[in-house]
Amino acid sequence: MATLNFLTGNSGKLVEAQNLLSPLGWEIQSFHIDGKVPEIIEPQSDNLTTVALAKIAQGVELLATQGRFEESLLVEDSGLFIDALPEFPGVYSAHVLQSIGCEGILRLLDENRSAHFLTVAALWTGEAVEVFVGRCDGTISIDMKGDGGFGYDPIFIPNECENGHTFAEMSAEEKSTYSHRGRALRALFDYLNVDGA
Ligand code: ITT
Repeated sequence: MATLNFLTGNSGKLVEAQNLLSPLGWEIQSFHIDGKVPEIIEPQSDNLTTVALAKIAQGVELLATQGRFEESLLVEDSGLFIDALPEFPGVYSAHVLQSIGCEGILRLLDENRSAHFLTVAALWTGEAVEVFVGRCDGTISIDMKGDGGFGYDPIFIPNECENGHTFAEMSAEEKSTYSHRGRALRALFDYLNVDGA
């Protein structure tokens, strides 16, 4: 089984990547230095790609300091974008979740509840950086529902899910079928398979 290092401080992201890619023959290993996930500085930017590229640049530097420059490394930046709240929480999704939480988002919304999630994944192949994007359109629920997943999952209903469940009411497998992360990681898997990286 091939190994891919994933640099993330978010265990929910790690588990989703493992669930999706392990059955396809890729072992997703959390990238650690001295037994812990190294700190990465996220730039102030209103663009997920800019943030993902800044994360991978720092990650590759860390690989180099470990003498592991030729190993592959994955980072990703994700955000929830709500039509009624332009650019919000967007690139500030982590901060907004910590400050007002899902309940705070629900309080801000009225009739227009359309939203989408985006993931920009950046992969260091050992030679170059490749970028993969995934998008999931949906709506923000009226109430929080479900206890699976993480982050905004209890308030996000993907349009493609016909029974109107939030991500938090789904198995990890079902969430990946529809999700921004699932799409970005399937594109990454296709690239790895074709390229043999
Ligand atoms: P990294 O270490 O990988 O940067 P992070 O938690 O800081 O992890 P992001 O900045 O990419 O991740 O994500 C912003 C927030 O958006 C994150 O804290 C989650 O709470 C939320 N989020 C991201 N993906 C999500 C998903 O699939 N479902 C629900 N919430 C999600």
